[in-house]
Amino acid sequence: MGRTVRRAAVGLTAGALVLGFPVAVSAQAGEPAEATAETLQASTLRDAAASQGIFVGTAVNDGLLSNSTYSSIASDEFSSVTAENVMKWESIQPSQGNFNFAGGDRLVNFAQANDQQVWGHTLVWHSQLPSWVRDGGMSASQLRQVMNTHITTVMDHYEGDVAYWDVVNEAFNEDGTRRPSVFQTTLGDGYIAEAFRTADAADPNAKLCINDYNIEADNAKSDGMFNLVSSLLNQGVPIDCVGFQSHLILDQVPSTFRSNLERFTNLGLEVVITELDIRVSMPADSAELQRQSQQFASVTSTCLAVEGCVGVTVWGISDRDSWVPDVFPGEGAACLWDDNYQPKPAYTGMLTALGGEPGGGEPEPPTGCSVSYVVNRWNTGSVVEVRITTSTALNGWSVNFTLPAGTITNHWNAQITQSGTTVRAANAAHNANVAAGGSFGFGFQTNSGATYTTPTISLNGANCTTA
Ligand code: G2I
Repeated sequence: MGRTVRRAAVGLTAGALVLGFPVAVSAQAGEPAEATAETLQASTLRDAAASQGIFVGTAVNDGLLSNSTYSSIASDEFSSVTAENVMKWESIQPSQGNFNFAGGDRLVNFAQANDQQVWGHTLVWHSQLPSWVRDGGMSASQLRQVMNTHITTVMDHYEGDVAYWDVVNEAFNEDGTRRPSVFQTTLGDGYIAEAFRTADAADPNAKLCINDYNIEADNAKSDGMFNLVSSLLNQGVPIDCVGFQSHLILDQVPSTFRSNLERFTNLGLEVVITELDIRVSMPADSAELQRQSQQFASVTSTCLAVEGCVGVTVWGISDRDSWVPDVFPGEGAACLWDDNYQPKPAYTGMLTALGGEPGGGEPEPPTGCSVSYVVNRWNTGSVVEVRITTSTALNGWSVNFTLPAGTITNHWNAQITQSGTTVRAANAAHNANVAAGGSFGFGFQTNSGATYTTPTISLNGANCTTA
């Protein structure tokens, strides 16, 4: 098959997240001078997910792409986009031989403009199936040809543009038996293997998945899925992945989620959370939204914990765009953003589970100072010239260091006081103000010819580095 499991690294920005600050200006108030690098935390879902080696996706509603608030979130936060409806059969081949790729092409263009993966959804499904297929009364050979033509034509069109396809969607009843779709009843059990073989021939490089809901727990339906994919693999059918839709209900994240995913990855398949949302009885109160946050985080962590779980896709961006209220009256608030496109606690929960932090990607401006300390020494005296470059603007400064031997007998361009080996130099009236990136200097003479190595020097309480 040549189909291998690996973690996808999409939106390859992870490397950019560990930034080394300039060494010469590394010291910050209260921090040791040797703190020369900081690890920044990602502030978007996609950067955080990339740093974990997984993708994070959303279903995209074609009708909302023209809404700039919506499309900005879709592009800024996600590294993968799934066609919520426009690649379904009724959209793409509403009548026989009449293919309409306009909506799918819009999604592909959007994704390419934003360095995103496209997840194709879905080729063979009982729902959103046009009546010419669903009720057409076709013979097995006719339907087989229609199914294969649909798969081949659509996958050919998107070859190279769609990374993963849900080849078959929702093939099971809740008890793990086959759902009596027109494909099942007309073609029999073998339609799934046939669909995957046809898909593999159409685009050998796309990852081919089977996708379903209520298979997150170890239960009769996921047993049905497990037995099917085991049998497909045994027959050499080209299948790469199982999609766990994960349309969940608040407080009902299954405890067997991880072990269930692992029995599939143990077969060598990738697993993906493909349609995550967590619905709440309306109105949702703040305690419920907090629990929802923990549960988005928990599902995300479950994926991260499973080698072979390559991504998490949420089903829609905001609560107002979600399919949930239409189908489950009285329930909603299932997404990461609220009705006003404001991030909910669930957003922060998911971002944090991915190792990110809201606002965490903004680099602190580098602050600090570097020092040059030049000594001219003779038997009974020394002249020292100190020059300090500051990365931040100064409005008055105070410099502290130690002098191992001798007494300061003269000084210039600073007010200097000495107490034992401790020296403090403060700005003179003329050099109190220093621009960011600028430097200032002062000097002094001592009555000692001892060797002065460059001491640790602090500027306004923060240690400087040595230039
Ligand atoms: O039902 C939730 C999801 C379950 N898994 C498969 C997914 O494909 C499915 O997505 C939903 C979409 O989110 C809805 O947007 O699938 C529904 C159809 O089964 C989609 O709803 C349909 C409405 O029922 C239609 O009235 C509407 O014309 O969306 C259509 C296009 O906006």
